[in-house]
Amino acid sequence: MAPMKLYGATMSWNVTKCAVALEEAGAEYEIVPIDFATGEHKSPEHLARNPFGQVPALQDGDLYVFESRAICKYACRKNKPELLKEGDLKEAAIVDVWLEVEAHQYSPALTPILFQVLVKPMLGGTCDEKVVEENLEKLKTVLAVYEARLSKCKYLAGDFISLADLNHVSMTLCLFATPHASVLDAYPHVKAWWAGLMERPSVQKVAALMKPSA
Ligand code: GS8
Repeated sequence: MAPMKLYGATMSWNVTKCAVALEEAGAEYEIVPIDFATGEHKSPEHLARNPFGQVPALQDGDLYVFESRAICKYACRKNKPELLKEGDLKEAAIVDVWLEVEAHQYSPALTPILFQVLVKPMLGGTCDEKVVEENLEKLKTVLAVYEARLSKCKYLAGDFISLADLNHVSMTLCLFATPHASVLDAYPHVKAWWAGLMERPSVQKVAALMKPSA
């Protein structure tokens, strides 16, 4: 069967979030860059893949999936369902909890920081330090909860790796490209969790893809 196609540039953390899940699931896929500079993301071809004209989008044969977290779940269900613990009602529920925490706590605090520090200057704007400071405070509140959780178990959903952990990787890699990675220093269990994730071949491969020279 033809490899899946993941549409979007690897400078987008929503695209690389999917790449981590696809790598970890052992899926066959290729990345097809979409050129924002020429407005390719708003072209009829891309709107057919994602009607919001955004990246990422995934094509698997005649199936199109958009929304990064839905793509990640699809990759797991297709190639490595144990990353969702779907066979176990209770474990799957806890994986879901931490998937939601990533989407509704971690990501909303970190996204404005990454946008201000990494994206805005690329678009010719200047970083609003007030927005960064406000969201660093929000992020610290979230990290305190992670610290308590990770002092009880090795990974977020328990003593097993799951998609809930992996979905944090791409944005956290971006955090390390800002001057604010030291925010993690106050949370030793979070740092140890992150160091363990960084050792994974899937994470190393995607981290290399995210380097501007890649
Ligand atoms: C967000 C996608 C998104 O914001 C998801 O897939 O998780 N909830 C969606 N994509 C941005 C690139 S930043 O990663 C995008 O495509 N922006 C272009 C636009 O909105 O026009």
